[in-house]
Amino acid sequence: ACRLSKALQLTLAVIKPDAVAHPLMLEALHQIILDNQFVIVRRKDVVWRRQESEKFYAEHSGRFFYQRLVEYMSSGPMRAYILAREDAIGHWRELMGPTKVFRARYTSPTSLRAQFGLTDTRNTTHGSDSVESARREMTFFFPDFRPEEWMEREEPSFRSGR
Ligand code: RTP
Ligand code: MG
Repeated sequence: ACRLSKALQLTLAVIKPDAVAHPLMLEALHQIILDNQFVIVRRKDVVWRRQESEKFYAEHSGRFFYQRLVEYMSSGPMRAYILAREDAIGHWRELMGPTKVFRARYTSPTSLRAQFGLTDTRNTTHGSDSVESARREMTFFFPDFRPEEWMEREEPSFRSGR
């Protein structure tokens, strides 16, 4: 009965260009995903053009860091994942730690951003922050992916303990 209260969720996780550029960092992050009971549903290496970067981060378009964020996210290969697990959105964000690397180092020293982040912008990873943004972001990276169809197929076996 306890199992029924734990909802299976999907999230979009991205290993950003600074971490993909460093093979050991990339491998460590991939292993951390596996060690934390995430199921890798989809995985893709991508390089964004500036236009895709601008579109993905349109909500930040007025912010002082927008230009450098857009440039950074289109500066080299990234790795995107669709991840599934119980409370995937919250769990991945907790693993990432706070946005700002220097805050992360004080408040969550074992978080990904604390361990691997370079600056407040070059902060290693991205994770969707809600069910709605997860849906939008999964479709942005994986246009053919149908979250509802996947859930309908996979949730029953998750509930029964696989
Ligand atoms: P994300 O969206 O990437 O998961 O991160 P978040 O919610 O924790 O942070 P958000 O405020 O949405 O910012 C999006 C990304 O913009 C870059 N950023 N740079 N002060 C800065 O230089 C600054 N602030 C934000 C980061 O790459 C952040 O993840
Ligand atoms: Mg955000």
